[in-house]
Amino acid sequence: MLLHLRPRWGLRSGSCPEAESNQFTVASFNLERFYDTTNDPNISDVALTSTAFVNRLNKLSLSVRNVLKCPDILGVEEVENLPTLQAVATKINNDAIASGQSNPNYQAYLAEGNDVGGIDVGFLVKTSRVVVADVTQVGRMRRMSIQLQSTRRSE
Ligand SMILES: [Ca+2]
Ligand SMILES: [Ca+2]
Repeated sequence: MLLHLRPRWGLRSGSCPEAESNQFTVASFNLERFYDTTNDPNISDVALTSTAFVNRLNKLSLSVRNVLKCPDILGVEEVENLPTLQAVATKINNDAIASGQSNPNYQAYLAEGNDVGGIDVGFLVKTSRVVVADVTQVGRMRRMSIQLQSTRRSE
């Protein structure tokens, strides 16, 4: 499914508008290979240092809370695994409380995919506004066949 949404308002100062109480907000965020601190031998991952991991959590928390304004559902790409995404959820929730913002109570959802680097897609869901009935991964083992045609003429 592909949603192409255009905001009714212009974006100001590079951040999303605050949602009204009768509005539902959805966003997507590519986390750009957000790995954990463990080198997993079965995948081609990168083990971040603890400092790098904490720095990435801090920056992501600031972005989600202050730029995206804690959307009701946040689709994420390129996160290594569920524990990493749970760490993201916990960090955002705790930072919101510490900053006097309302706690989004984000819950993390992620199903392992097939990427050789171990990165996956997942969701952060604001449990105070959204009830998750089920999470299902579709097409994980499905193979895609592409036939390429050469546009070069033989000489
Ligand atoms: Ca890892
Ligand atoms: Ca993974």
